[in-house]
Amino acid sequence: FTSKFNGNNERRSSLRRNVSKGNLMSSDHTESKVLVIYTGGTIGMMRNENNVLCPMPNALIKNLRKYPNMHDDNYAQKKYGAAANMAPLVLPNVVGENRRVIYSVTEYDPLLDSSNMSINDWIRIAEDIKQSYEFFDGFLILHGTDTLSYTASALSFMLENLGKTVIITGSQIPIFETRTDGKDNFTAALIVAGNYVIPEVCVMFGTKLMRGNRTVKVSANCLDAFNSPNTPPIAKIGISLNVDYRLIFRPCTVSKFSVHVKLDENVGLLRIFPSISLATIKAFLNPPMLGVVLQTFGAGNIPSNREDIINELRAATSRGIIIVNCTQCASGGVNEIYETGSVLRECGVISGFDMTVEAALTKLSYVLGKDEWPLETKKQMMEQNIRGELTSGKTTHDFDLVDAVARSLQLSSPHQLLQLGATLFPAMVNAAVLQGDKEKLDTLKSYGADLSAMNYDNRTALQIACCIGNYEIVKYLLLNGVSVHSRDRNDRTALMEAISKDDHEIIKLLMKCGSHMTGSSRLLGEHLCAAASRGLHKRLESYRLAGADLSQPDPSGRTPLHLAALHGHTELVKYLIKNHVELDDVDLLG
Ligand code: ASN
Repeated sequence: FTSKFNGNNERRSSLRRNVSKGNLMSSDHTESKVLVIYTGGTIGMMRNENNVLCPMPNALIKNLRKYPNMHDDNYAQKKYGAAANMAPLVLPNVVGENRRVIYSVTEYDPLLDSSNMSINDWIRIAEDIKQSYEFFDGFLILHGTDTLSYTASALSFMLENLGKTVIITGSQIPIFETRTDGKDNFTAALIVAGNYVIPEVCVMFGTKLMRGNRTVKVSANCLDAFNSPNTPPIAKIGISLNVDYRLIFRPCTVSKFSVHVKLDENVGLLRIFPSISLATIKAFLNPPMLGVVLQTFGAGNIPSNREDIINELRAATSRGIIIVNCTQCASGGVNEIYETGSVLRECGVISGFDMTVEAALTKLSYVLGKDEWPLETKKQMMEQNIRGELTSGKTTHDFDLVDAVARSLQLSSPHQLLQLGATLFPAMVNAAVLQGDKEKLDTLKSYGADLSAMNYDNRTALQIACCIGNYEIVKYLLLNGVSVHSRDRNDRTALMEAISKDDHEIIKLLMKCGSHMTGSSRLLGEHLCAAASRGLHKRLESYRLAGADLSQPDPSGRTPLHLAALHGHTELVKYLIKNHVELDDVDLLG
């Protein structure tokens, strides 16, 4: 865990060379684009001359095109023609899913057994996602299983205000073998990354899609190798794929996606055991140690009769070392119910609640890397739930309105209740949005409604709020985690609704949340030119605020400036020239 995080630059940015963004930008209603970052792991390993498994460069990419359940060559031939062999891969149609998943694989060099991965590799993945963020709908990381939960936890903190789906998967048996879990894990992860907006770093393994920072590797030989001991899986992968949308942890701020790459390596894990020596504890807490996860017994207990240990821990916290108390048990968390646990709080040790060790260690590394935060803030952040990584003692009362309706309809199975909620809530949320009633939205939320749910047109409450131009409701929904990236049945996003409404304040707000036009701009030139010929000054300003290039031509090569001039819209011509329209276009006016 404690590796240096500078250097290793030559391993970076292979992405730029391998991914052809050009092909991936054109938008097609029934397609979604997924970037696969292949870092290594058993999934792509082969046996070498000593009969041990090791990563094989290029083997995975070469073979994927040959697997009929991972690549639809007919579709690729039709779409890309002669270039099909070099073009992105196409996942065959999946019954019940809306979109065809087009995916590009970028292979890291060198490919790594995940036991060899370090902080540098997490930084590289985070930076590559940042670089391609606008060009893909979802991201999939192929990774070895040994340290997969560490990477998933670290990325969950590093990717701030994430708005798109990021999934990490791998396998226990190489994908090239006849019996393999590699194909199933890879395919299921592609389907989720391409069809669902789950703005979290997830782990997809075996029969479960889990929040990444809640996972632990629990088996060296089972195919269901990962578990999420303290929180249920976001989706269960059986004959069908069932996502529990209420479990998704969404960023609730008006801020754009960004990546925090400064992680502190001076963190460590100290496991208490009966008769642990003072010398061990002393040595461990020596400089340069800055953050320690203390793995204690049961509900967070240490031997309270060991004054020597207690004094040493107290001295360390007063020197400014952050010590976080986590349990050694496979499930449950820290909760001060015994005298042997409360003694730690008195020494300045803070609670890690039910965080996994992987989450606590990587969170410490992330929090300690935030130079702008004073020590007190760092400690507070460790005890706060920032990415769904912990459940603190506070309980929420989740009265369920659906229960009342269910009782009157005499429905009782969990499946029927879920179905009823999924039917009733979107309609009730939409009604509250149309009425501009924030209180009602609050109440619905407390009754368990998912404010991010889609209606039958795949529209979210955010799109409806943008359509009617209610700034306050738009802001409320953003602060409650509704995604700006969701697309409806006609491939329209909330930003497009705000543009149609020419609501400049809402456009600016959506842009602050990282909304973008990239990938949905095939007809943009035509829309801009149509607006220019009709003299729609405000509309062009809407497009500009949404990040559009106002000099974009229509298919005949004419730009908005040509059309504004042709139709005699003098003010608009001035506006377009002022807004950096290419000088060549101006010359053409003559
Ligand atoms: N040693 C392998 C790795 O972590 C294990 C695996 O991927 N199943 O890369």
